[in-house]
Amino acid sequence: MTERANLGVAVIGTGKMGADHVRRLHEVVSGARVSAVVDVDAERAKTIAARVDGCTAYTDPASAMAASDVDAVLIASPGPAHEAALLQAFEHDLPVLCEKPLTPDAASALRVVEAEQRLGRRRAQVGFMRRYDTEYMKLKSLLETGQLGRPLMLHNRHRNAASPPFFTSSMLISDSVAHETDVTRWLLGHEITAVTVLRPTPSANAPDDLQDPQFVVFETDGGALADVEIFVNCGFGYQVQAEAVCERGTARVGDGHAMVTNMAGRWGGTIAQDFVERFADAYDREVQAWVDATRRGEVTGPSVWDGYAAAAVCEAGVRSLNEGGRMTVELVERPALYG
Ligand code: NAD
Ligand code: ISE
Repeated sequence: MTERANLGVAVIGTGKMGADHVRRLHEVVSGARVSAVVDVDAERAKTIAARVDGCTAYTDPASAMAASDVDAVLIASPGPAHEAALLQAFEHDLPVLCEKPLTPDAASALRVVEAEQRLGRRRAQVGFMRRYDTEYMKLKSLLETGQLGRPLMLHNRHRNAASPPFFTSSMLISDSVAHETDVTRWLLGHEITAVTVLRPTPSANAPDDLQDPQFVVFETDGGALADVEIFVNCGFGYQVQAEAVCERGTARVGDGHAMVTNMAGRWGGTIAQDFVERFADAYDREVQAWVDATRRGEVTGPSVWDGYAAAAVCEAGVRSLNEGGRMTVELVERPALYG
């Protein structure tokens, strides 16, 4: 298959992640240029567009997708806006990298799966960037060798220094635990069949009415259990850890001990303060892989099916959070397109 020339990318949503992806495409990634940015906030779109020569600012995704210099779309608007942007991109037959979550609920995610099936080939990759993090990749490779034996349990910790003002208790599941949903399915190669969300007394440092932290238990069709501590106002920094417990040993990632200092009778190191810092390399690798695959005319990485499965698990999790108790996860039959 012949490679396309430099890929003209429209970045939709220029907030924290979108602006970082614009910088990444402009300064880090090869084979692509940012030809358009879109934001419902016109001033924001203009400010971000001004950072890149030849980049046009739009307030409407459809107009950007119709532009002759746009070959592909990176969606970084909030989750509820993803479905409309994905369906528009499919109508224009444009390849897409869509930030997680694919959509905020299972019904809308299934509509995206069905729309991609009507195209008859994969067109979109979902931004589950932990699959591109070196530590998670090492853990995945180790589990695949079988040296540790069958995975029995996966312990996950996901801590943010502080949550943004718009964060709700449900978003701890649908926006944050969405990552562990994907990580659990990907690392173990199992589907998640049931979810239970437990509610410890909220931290006094969490905003009023926010159920933070939460403790989540996944059951899988391979007989494993995974737990997730999600704590989005832990105060001290950004920490993401995973430990696989297998029949013959354990393996853990995310301790963040890149450099340990010794001074004045104490040892220690620093803790990343947010995802942009902790996962910088993973985002770079993810976006470069998407650009490279797109230029080859291929789609690789987490699929729309993975996005749908995550949305279904999170929806069951939100039900468990609100109603209490264990909720089963119902998935439609996996279409052949997603092997
Ligand atoms: P944000 O609120 O900082 O930015 C969102 C931007 O989108 C804002 O500028 C807003 O004006 C704009 N917007 C809203 N509706 C729009 C629409 N219909 N069309 C175009 N623009 C629109 O949010 P964020 O933190 O940058 O998150 C954006 C996306 O990235 C979300 O899906 C989020 O879950 C995801 N995200 C992923 C990671 C990760 O680790 N992979 C980290 C943070 C956020
Ligand atoms: C955010 O949207 C992300 O995706 C981050 O990776 C996660 O740590 C955070 O909790 C989410 O809100």
